[in-house]
Amino acid sequence: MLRTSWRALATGVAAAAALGWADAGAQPAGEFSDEQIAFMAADTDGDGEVSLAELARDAARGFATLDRNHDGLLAPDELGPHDDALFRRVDANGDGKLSFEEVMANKVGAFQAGDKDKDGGLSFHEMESEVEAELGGAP
Ligand SMILES: [Ca+2]
Ligand SMILES: [Ca+2]
Ligand SMILES: [Ca+2]
Repeated sequence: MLRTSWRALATGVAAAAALGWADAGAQPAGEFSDEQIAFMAADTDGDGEVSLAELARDAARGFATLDRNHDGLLAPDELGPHDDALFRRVDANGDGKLSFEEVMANKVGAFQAGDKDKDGGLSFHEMESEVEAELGGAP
């Protein structure tokens, strides 16, 4: 369930496959987890950290892909299977739809919480830690 929330955070999984990440590393793409693929898709300059600009670009791409009726808002039925509680948390004005501003506000909050060393980038390790924290499991 918590994993879903990171996947919502870093969209563009399909784009990762299209980019041919298998060429960039030693591992075949099939050995990457969904989280790794989403992370690599977001890290467009490949420096191993997702910056806020990269996060915003990834978010914009994901948002546009999901917004099937192009009204600039994501309705629950456009999101497919998703976490209702997370949806309500992101839907700041409670209109039942997510604006890009609401999505970005949520992502920026998660980004800042996850950037433990405050270097302005989210490493894969920091991202994983943030997911654990959301799950409430890890110390
Ligand atoms: Ca980067
Ligand atoms: Ca829409
Ligand atoms: Ca960091």
